[in-house]
Amino acid sequence: MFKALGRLFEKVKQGLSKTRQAIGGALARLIGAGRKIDRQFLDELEETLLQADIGVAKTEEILAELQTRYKAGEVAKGEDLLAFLKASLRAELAAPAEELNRAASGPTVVLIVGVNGAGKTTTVAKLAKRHKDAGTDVVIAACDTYRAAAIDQLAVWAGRAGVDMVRTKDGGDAAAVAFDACAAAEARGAGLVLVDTAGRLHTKDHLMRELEKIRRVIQKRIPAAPHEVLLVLDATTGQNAVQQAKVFAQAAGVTGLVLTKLDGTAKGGAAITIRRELGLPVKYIGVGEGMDDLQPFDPDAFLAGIFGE
Ligand SMILES: Nc1nc2c(ncn2[C@@H]2O[C@H](COP(=O)(O)OP(=O)(O)O)[C@@H](O)[C@H]2O)c(=O)[nH]1
Ligand SMILES: [Mg+2]
Repeated sequence: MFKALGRLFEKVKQGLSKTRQAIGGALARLIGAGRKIDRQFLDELEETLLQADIGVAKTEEILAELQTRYKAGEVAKGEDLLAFLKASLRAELAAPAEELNRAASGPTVVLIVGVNGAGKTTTVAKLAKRHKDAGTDVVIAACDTYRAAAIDQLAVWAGRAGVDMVRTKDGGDAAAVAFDACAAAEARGAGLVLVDTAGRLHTKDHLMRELEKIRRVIQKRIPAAPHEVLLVLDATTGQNAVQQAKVFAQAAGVTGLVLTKLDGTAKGGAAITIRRELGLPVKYIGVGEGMDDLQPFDPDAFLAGIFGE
């Protein structure tokens, strides 16, 4: 079974400490001062929300709603504000029904995409460990054939997690590796194939075409695959991550997001913006460099992490 919920909350809380310090600290100062909700108060609230990368649209919605409620006498003091904010953000963050969309039968194939340095390879390793620990037989396809060092690194992680990895020589055909991994998984009845891919900028046509080829070739073996295409986004890039998500969502058929490096940023609110603007669920968050530092996205744990409960 997956790790207990209490531990999950603790990890998420640690990982979101910078966002919490930024938004929680500023909110505490605003609210604790017993101020009334006037123009200046709203300006400071706006600044706080934008700094945590809640996004312009959501921030404006919150401010407008707050003014309406204030006039209606529903929000008068700081405590009301906090409850209102939490409810408003919670409404944006419906949790995915299940961690991964599973194949009806045979192996589930998950394609991991994103720009260089976002955390794809690390995420593949963490996912492999997580699902292996939960009792699933996992096969990794090392399809970033551009970086031999990265393949070696992934091989070490795969070994540690106790899962098999299919690879080719440096510069080999990525699609062929994906095909072989699917074939291997089918042959031995494995439950999950994780496909690591090269970092591709959406401007680089050939890389996007390679991704399409991987998809086509996988489908020759498993017609319903890939069952998930997870876009890995570096949360520290804030609004730039939102931009990347928009391009990839169109070009690569993304079905969900992994938001990495939340531990290194006060921009945890990007999760809310992306969810709102693209309608794509955040499936996992990365909260550190260790193998256990990947958590399924839990809206309640996430908000508790931001608001410090
Ligand atoms: N602090 C932190 N670092 C991370 C996280 N995920 C990945 N990294 C680091 O980001 C760097 C790039 O990761 P990598 O998986 O190689 O990115 P890729 O190019 O997309 O495959 C590495 O140094 C990772 O350790 C995370 O959740 N938190
Ligand atoms: Mg990589």
